[in-house]
Amino acid sequence: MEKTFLMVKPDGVQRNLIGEIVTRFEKKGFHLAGAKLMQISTELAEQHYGEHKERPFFGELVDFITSGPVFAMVWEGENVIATARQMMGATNPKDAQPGTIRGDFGVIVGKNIIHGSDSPESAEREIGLFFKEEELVAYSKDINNWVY
Ligand code: DAT
Ligand code: MG
Repeated sequence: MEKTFLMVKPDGVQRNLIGEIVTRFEKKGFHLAGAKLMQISTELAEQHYGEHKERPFFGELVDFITSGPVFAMVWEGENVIATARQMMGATNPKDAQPGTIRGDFGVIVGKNIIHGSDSPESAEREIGLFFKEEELVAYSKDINNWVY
């Protein structure tokens, strides 16, 4: 089954949105494969956001993502990468539709609540950066028979 990497950013953790965000993906029918509260190091932040290192906001982005704990997660499901991106909404909360996480809870692009992998390649890379293999749990839930 397809997997994606999702992360409640420091603003989402400080604003007590972990439960709300986990609930949305649970209710949708996706399957939680791993999760942890963690403090990101500068080194990990620079690796994670490596594709943006030439962008003018890179320094701010690294400072922000390391400014407090994040809640890192791996979710599984059919088409979960693209669907999670839809559920997150546009990168800039001002453009994100109501009903999406960024549309409902965010105001500015620099504090947009949640990260989600944007492709199978980035999902694999990001899961590998944040989780050891033994931190992911394979298990079944009867409810999946009612989702699929
Ligand atoms: P996304 O998080 O939707 O995948 P991205 O990969 O283009 O968006 O950018 C990563 C993060 O960088 C984004 O969540 C918020 C920040 N960011 C993006 N564009 C920005 C900008 N123009 N100014 C400040 N921060 C920005
Ligand atoms: Mg991105």
